[in-house]
Amino acid sequence: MSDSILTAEPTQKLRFYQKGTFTVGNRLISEAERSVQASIDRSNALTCGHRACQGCGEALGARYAIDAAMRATGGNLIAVNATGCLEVFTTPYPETSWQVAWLHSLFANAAAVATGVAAAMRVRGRKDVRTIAEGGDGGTTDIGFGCLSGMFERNDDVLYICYDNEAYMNTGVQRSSATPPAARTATTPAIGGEPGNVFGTGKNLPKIAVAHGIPYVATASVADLHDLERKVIKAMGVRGARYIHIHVPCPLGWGAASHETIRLARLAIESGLFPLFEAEHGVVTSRRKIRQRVPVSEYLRPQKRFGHLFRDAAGEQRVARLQELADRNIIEFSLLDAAGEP
Ligand SMILES: Cc1ncc(C[n+]2csc(CCOP(=O)(O)OP(=O)(O)O)c2C)c(N)n1
Ligand code: SF4
Repeated sequence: MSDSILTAEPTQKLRFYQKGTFTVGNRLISEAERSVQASIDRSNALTCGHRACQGCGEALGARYAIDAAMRATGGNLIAVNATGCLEVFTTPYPETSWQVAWLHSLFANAAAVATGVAAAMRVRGRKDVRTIAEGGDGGTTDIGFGCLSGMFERNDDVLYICYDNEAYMNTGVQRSSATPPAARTATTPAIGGEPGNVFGTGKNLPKIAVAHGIPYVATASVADLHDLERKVIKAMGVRGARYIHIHVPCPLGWGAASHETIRLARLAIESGLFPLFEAEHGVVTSRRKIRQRVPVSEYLRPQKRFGHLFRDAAGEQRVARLQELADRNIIEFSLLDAAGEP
C-alpha cells in the first residue's frame, strides 16, 4: 500500500468509555485523565485494613472522595463522620484506617458538628483548613436532615458528602427515605399487596439541596471515579455550603455479588434511575449524558432485593412503574442527546 493511499484513508474518531478495570482504562486514556489509583503520589486518606464487606461501594466512594479533597486542600482537611457503616468499619476502637483528621459525630448531627469545626478554624485564623461532613443516606436524608438543612440555609463553609447505599445498612438493612420503591428491606418485606418499599414515598435529597440555592450540589457514582474526583475537587474550590450525593452499591444490603458493585452503579446511571448532574446556586448547570441506554430490568434483576419483581405479572407492572421513574429522570435532566439516543 502506497503512502498516498494511506493518507487518503478516512479516519474514524474512536470514543473510549471505561468498561472494565481501571488498569486497562489508565493505559488507554491521556495521562491527565488517568485515575490516581496507580500513582505513587496518591494520598490514601482511607487505608487498607478497614472492615468493610468485600465489594463495598461506600468504602470505594469514600476513599476516592476524601483523597480528592485532600489533594485539593494540600491535606488541610478535617472530616466529621456520622454514625453508620463507614464510621464503624473504619474505626473499630482502638484502630483507625483514616489518615486524615477525623471526628465521629452522633448519627443526627454531622452537619452541625462540621459547622462548628469550620467556625473554630475561622476563629483561629485557619481558613486554609477545610471541613467535610460525611454520612450514609439514613444519617443524611432522615435523622440528620434538620441539621443539614440548617447548614445549607446558613451557607456554612462545609462540604457534606452523602454515601447513598439506599438503606440503613449498618444496623441490618432497614428502609430509609432514599430506599427506592419496590426494594425489599428488613422493614419493607416482599409480602402483601405492595411488596417491598411503597411507591410514592421517600425524598430526593439532591433536588432538596438544589432548592436551598447553595453554591454547589452534585450527584456522583463509584461507576465514574474521574467524574467523582472532579466534582469533589470543584466543590473544594468553592466557599459556602456544598453537597455531593454519591451512589454506592452495597452487596450485602442489595443481595448482589461483590464483583457486581461497579456494573450495578453503571447500570443505575445508564438506565436513568440515578442521574448524574451538577447545580450551582439553585440552577442545574451540567448533566452527564447516558452512553448506552438500558432498561431498568437490567439493573434490577441481579439484585435479590428486587427478586420478587421477576416472578409474576404483578411484578412486571412494578418494573414498568420503575421504568417510568427512569424515563421521567431522562426527560427532566435531558440525559439523552437531542436525537433521543445516547
Ligand atoms: C440516634 C441513633 N439512632 C440509631 C442509631 C443506630 N444506628 C447506627 S448506624 C445506623 C444505620 C446507618 O445507616 P446509614 O446512615 O444509611 O448509613 P450506612 O450504614 O447505610 O452506611 C443506625 C440506625 C444510632 N447510632 N443513633
Ligand atoms: S453492609 Fe454494605 S455499606 Fe456496610 S460495609 Fe457492607 S457493603 Fe459496605
